[in-house]
Amino acid sequence: MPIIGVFMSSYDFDESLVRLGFSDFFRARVLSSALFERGLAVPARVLAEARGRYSVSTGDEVFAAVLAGHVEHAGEHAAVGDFVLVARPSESLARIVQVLERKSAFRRRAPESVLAQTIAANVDLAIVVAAHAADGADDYVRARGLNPRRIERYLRAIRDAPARALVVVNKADQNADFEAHAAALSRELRIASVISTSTESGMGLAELTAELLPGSTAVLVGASGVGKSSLTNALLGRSAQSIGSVRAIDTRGRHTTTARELFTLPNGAMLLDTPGMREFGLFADDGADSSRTGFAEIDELAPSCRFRDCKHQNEPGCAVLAAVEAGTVRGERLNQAHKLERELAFQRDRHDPQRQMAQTAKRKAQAKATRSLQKSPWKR
Ligand SMILES: Nc1nc2c(ncn2[C@@H]2O[C@H](COP(=O)(O)OP(=O)(O)OP(=O)(O)O)[C@@H](O)[C@H]2O)c(=O)[nH]1
Ligand SMILES: [Mg+2]
Ligand SMILES: [Zn+2]
Repeated sequence: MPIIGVFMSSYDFDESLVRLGFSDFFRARVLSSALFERGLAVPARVLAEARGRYSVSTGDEVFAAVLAGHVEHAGEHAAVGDFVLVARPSESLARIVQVLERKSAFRRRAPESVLAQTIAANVDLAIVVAAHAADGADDYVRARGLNPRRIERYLRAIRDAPARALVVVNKADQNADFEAHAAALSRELRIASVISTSTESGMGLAELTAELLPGSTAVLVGASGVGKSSLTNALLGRSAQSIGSVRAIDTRGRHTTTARELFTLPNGAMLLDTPGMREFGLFADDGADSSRTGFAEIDELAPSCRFRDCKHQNEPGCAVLAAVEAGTVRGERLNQAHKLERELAFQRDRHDPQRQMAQTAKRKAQAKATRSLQKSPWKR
């Protein structure tokens, strides 16, 4: 805890706060704060957030905090990684009285929503995690794990942050050709640093650790199920984050990680694991052709469909359905494409209150109709 300095300009912040990533950038901002000068607040870093409740650390103390009323009313929000000024905790609950200007912010671009969500604040390095497909896996799995287009969208958001970017392709243990795949990805993305890892064999973990510098902050981003939490645990050397089973994610579209917490690794680097963001690049936010399914033979035929936005479900003049009929495209592949599309639609709806309300209304009307159908034979 700082004691009100007589010579503020030569004020020395706790070494423990510096270890949390507190740099000259924040130092200058704290020193110019009247609240700090008057001894009413101390600097701290937000380590975790869940439903408006924060966990903040001053370096030698961690406590629960909420946003002060005036901060909330100003429409401000604190994200994990933010440096803040907190009013000394009365009992156990502290109040965040000021969110310090950010050095960088990794944000999810969600143009269908008015708010761009800040995933992590003050990150130095953002690691896009993808996964090598298991030997013999079909395109459906490949599209989920290792999709250059999707990785590109993450890279764009990282550039905007701004932060240094690194691509990690995990699960190298399950693909004999992982080196060739990683090299191809590196060429396609024109990014030098692509590291293949495996949390099963430990491969690439030392190389990855070398990228995580003491006092710096890194965030893991990427699709659900690629192994971000597994990597977090491996780097931490303990089971801090729970791991999901791929099957549960595939069938129910659930994410394993829901909490966001900034961990300090044994080497002094800080690491934030985030929930998979399958919806990340799925908004039609950059003129991307949303009608593409990622299934090569289907996308090749789509331009021949009568309607430009053909969903290949029951539209007249659908070239894909014709091909399935003719046996040149496997029906199973079309089913998989539809399944993926439904999943994406689910993700989109989840983040759009208006669509959500419409969905709820539709469900209610359907339930009512079903009930009256069930009742009518007996009640009349
Ligand atoms: N074969 C193999 N499987 C792995 C590896 N790393 C993780 N897995 C498995 O992949 C599945 C998903 O791992 P998680 O770490 O939960 O994935 P995640 O990216 O954190 O997923 P979300 O939290 O949903 O975003 C689990 O079944 C892990 O056991 C790996 O290197 N090789
Ligand atoms: Mg996870
Ligand atoms: Zn069609």
